[in-house]
Amino acid sequence: MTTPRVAAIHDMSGFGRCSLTVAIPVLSAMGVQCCPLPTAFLSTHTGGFTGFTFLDMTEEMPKVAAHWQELALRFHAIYSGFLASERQIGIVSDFIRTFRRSDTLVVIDPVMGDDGKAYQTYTSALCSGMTHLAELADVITPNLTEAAFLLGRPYDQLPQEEAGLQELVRELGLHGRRSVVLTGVSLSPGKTGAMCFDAKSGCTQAVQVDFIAHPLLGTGDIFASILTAALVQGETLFAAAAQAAEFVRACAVHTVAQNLPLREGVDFEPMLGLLTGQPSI
Ligand code: PXL
Repeated sequence: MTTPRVAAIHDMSGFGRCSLTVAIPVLSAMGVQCCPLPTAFLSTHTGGFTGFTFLDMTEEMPKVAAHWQELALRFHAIYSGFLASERQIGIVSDFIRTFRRSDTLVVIDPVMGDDGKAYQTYTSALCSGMTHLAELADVITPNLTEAAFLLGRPYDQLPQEEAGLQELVRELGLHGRRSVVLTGVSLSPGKTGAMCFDAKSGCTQAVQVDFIAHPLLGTGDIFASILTAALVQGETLFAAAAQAAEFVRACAVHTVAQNLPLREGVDFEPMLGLLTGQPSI
């Protein structure tokens, strides 16, 4: 089987373990070629650091896409996350329209915020643009904050019990047009995970693992990267979500045990062996 190839449209934050510094190793460990299309280069991520540098890559992105088109590159998946400007909404939409084929999976992590608040660099126009962009997705992976933004609902009024969350993911799934893996969902004390809606089967399913600690930065990016890689490797949505939740749990245990600064992200590097279950050539 040829190695699946994914176009990964995220920022590159030099320190703090999120976005491309997570997506590249995770996809590689899972036997998937990662082709980064950076949206910005930052010295650190924006959660828990001040004074970070921010190089907006908006101008560069269409040039990269044009060169990839000239090369007739094909992608098994297009996977996007943190965007740096409102113009990038149109650029990423164009990228999807150009490179999407009948068998291309489009995974959009609608990165916008956490704990009910937008990230520092996210304007309300960028958030509403993200909602439009996410309409192009086959799969979205919002956390609860992003789900509230996508639906235009107050964060503190989202349902917490299973039946309400099942209804919520169906609604986020635009009644069957896209699959949803809603992260940060806790169905009982001491547990966390995801509520999934699979557009193919029309079914919902919860994935729950032991809750370790909050806030652990970058776990959403690890989760979505594993999900994307597992899906292009042919896993079902529910199996992919279960693998992602289990890996994040294992990394969280390892990180918390060392009492590491939470803003540095989870110490996932020693755990990557857990993802390399593929037989080698
Ligand atoms: O993990 C989400 C994320 C991605 N990229 C940047 C961020 C964050 C969250 O804070 O700041 C730059």
